[in-house]
Formats: sequence, structure tokens, C-alpha cells
Amino acid sequence: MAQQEKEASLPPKENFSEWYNELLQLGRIMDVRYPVKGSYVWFPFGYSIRQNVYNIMRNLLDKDHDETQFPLLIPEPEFMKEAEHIKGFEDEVYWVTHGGTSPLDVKLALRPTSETAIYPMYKLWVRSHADLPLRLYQIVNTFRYETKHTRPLIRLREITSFKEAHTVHATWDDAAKQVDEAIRIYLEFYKRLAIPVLPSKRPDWDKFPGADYTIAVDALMPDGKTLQVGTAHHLGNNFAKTFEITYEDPDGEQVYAFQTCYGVSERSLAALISIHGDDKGLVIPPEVAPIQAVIIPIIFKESEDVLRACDELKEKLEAEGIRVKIDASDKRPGAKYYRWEMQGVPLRIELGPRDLKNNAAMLARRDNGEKSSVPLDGIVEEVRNTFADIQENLYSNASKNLEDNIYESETIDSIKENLPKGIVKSYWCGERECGLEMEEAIGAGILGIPTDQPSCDDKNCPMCGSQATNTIYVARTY
Ligand code: A5A
Ligand code: ZN
Repeated sequence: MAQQEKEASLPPKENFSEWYNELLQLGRIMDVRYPVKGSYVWFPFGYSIRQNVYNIMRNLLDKDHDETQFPLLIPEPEFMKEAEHIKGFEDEVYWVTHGGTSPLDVKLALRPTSETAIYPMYKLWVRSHADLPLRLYQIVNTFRYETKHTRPLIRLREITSFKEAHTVHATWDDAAKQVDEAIRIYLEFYKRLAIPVLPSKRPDWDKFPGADYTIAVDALMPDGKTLQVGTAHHLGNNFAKTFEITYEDPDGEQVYAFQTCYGVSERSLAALISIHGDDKGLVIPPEVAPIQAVIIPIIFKESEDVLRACDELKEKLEAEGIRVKIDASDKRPGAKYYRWEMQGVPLRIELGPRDLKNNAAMLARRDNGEKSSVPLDGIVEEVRNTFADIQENLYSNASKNLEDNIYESETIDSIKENLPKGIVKSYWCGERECGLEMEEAIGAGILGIPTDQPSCDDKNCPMCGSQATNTIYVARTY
């Protein structure tokens, strides 16, 4: 056992970067040894969490979206149609230039995102008022030649789990409502993952290339930096004009449609792992845990009865839809605890001869380590309640941590002092030049204007001193 513990040593979470990288491997999330920069391999265990996470997303979207799939390859002329969009992405695009040894007549882009793949088809599909709203989404891989430091799940060159929704509406206002709805969906999605996120409107210079405006949701990582874990963009009719997406309005006029798009990637899993994990490894919320409970038979000499009781318990729990595993390997209990704690299994159930005599089992929670003896008769309900408690506990801990790490600053010096600790709430006059100067002065970005628009009537812009028109969040970001 000593040897096993040695090979599976996780740095303390305090050293976040090393902890994160080790945990991906030890927790069986990703193998980071693939020989292409920015590409990583899902272990089946990690992939199973990914599937559960994206099923929540599908559940939320399927109420009024349809899932689809578009091609990976985009012809150069389509890709080059929208000027702002090209400017934003041209340095990040991978190009396919050859078929075998023959140069292609038309170069093909690997989608960095799919506006220019989808909208030429929307031009064909959208005819009349009756076709709107149109709401489609796909979950695909996308490619971005990122030049910043790549990191598994966080900054990828091949994003494997890019969920992008693309909607078309009759009016600008309808599209604005859809952007709000997208953010509402993302807040709910992240709540199901027990992750609190902050929604904010990005400053104009940080919006999606080709959009009227962008609203993003950010999560606070353990090192005090924020991670943008979702964005919703109001595209106005910018793309509609470029791709000629028009509909016949009730008066028989052809008019341009309005569009939105919104996306989430496996950064959602990066946040999940980073926010809930601890010094012992992963902590996975029950809803998305591939194994929700692991039964450990505590075996001495007479083991038949205990093993049979474990099998029965497994069947009983599985019949209720709970994902259960028995670890009957010949490792010592301590080594088994260690392994399943590393993989974040929410609940451990220990069952030995003494428990059996009392017709009970021992439950041990992964999130807070609490142990309790529970009668086998009522165990299904107890397990269910415990899962609900774990979910609540993870969310309230993460929410408290987020609240405790938002610091208010009214001067540039104070912002600089608070930034290393977490997110800074401050103020801004709303002038572009002044905002850019402020970013320069503090060495960090304006994250955005909180969507709930807290009042700043009695506040001044810390950069220029004039009356503030916006409350802002400032943060160091991934
Ligand atoms: N078409 C829209 C939806 C779009 O592409 N938006 S986006 O560029 O903002 O990307 C959507 C989300 O994908 C981002 O909010 C971010 O969470 C994630 N993302 C972007 N680039 C990424 C990368 N290189 N690796 C991992 N996730 C990334
Ligand atoms: Zn100012």
C-alpha cells in the first residue's frame, strides 16, 4: 500500500497549477501525453463525466432547440465573407490546402466556430416569418491555433466539446431576449454542476468578432483568476446582411433577420474539477459522477455473507437508477479508499461483518468526510438524500468562496492591491479610451459590466475621476 500511495501522489491544491495537471492524470480525466500541442486524450472515466455534463446541457436546450451537425470544413470564400469575424479569427485558423498530393482549388478552413458553415445554409432555410425563431445547436470539435499557453480543458487547440447554438429571429429585440435566455440556461447548467458563475457584459473591445455585444459567464478558479466558461452573442443583422439571411415579413417585404449564437466548451469540466476538487483528488457532484457510490466489502475470514450482502445492496441501489460499483479487489481497504477518493466518487459504502450483524452499512461522504451508520432497510432513501445534501453543500461552499473573493476598490492603487486575491468590483465612466487606459494601468482586463447593473450613482471612475456610469468587474483571467 505504501508503494501505491507513493506512485499516486497529488501536490496540495495550494499549488494549483501542478495540482490540476497531476489530477487530470491521477483522476483518470485526461492523458496529457498526446504529441500534438493543445490536444489531449479523454480517459474513459473523464469522458463519462463529460457525457453526463453534456446530457444536462442537452436536457436544458432540447426544450426549444433542435440538435444538428454541420461539416468541419468551411470553404475559404464563405469564411472570408464577414470582415470583423475574419479579423477576429484569421490568426487562429488551421487551413486544409491539399487533398493527398494535389493542392486544393478552394482552401478549406477547419471550423474555429461555425457561423460561416451554418449561415449559408440558414440563407436557404429561412424563407418566411413562419420559419422563425430558428434555434439549432451542435456539440462538435473545433480548432483554434491558440498562441497563448495551452492547457488541458482550458485553452485547447482542438476543442473537443464545443456546444454552439445558433438562432435566428425576426427582430433585434427578439434576439436580445434570446441572449438573456441563453445566459439563464447557462446559469442553470452551472448550478446543476454546483458552480456559481458571474454574468457580465463584455466591454466593446472584448466582444465576439462580428457581434453587437457579448454577455459572458465567468467562474472563479482557486488561484483567483477567472475562467470564461460560456458566452452569448447578439449578432444583430451583421451576419444576416453578409450571408443574405432574409425572411418575408407579414407585409410581403424581404427583410434581414437577427441572430444570436452562444457557446460552452469543456472549460465547464475544467471549472468543475478545479472548484470542487481538494487535496485528496476529484470531488464530483453526484448527478454527473460516473460512479455515484462505491461499495467496499470489509472482509476478514468469513467473507461469503459480506460479499453476498454487498451484491444485494448493489442490486437494490441499481434498481433505483443509482450508479454503483463494488470494489472487491484484493487491495487493502485503505488503498481502495484512496483510489476512489482520487476519482471523486461522492459516496463510499463500507460493509463488514459487524455492520451486517447490525443490518447496517457505513456511509462516508467524499465532499466533507462525514461518516454515518445507516440501516440497510432505509438505505436507498438515505443515499438519495445524501446526494442532494452533497450537491447543496458543494454549491453553497463554492458560492461562499466566490462572494468572499470579490473585493471592492475605488482607486487604481486599491484595484492593483486586490487583484492578486480575486475579482475586483470597481467603477467606470464608460469611455472606451479611459477603459483601455485603466486596463493598462492595472495590468489586467475589465471583465465586464454585471448584468444586474448595480447602482453606481455615488461613485467615480478610478481612472479619470468623473462620474461612474457602470459598475465593473476586473480580474486576472485565463
Ligand atoms: N460562436 C460563438 C458561440 C463562439 O465561438 N464564442 S466563443 O469564441 O466565445 O467561444 C465560446 C466558449 O468556448 C468561450 O466562452 C469559452 O468558454 C470556450 N472556448 C473558447 N476558446 C477555447 C479554447 N481554445 N479552449 C477551450 N475552450 C474555449
Ligand atoms: Zn474614466
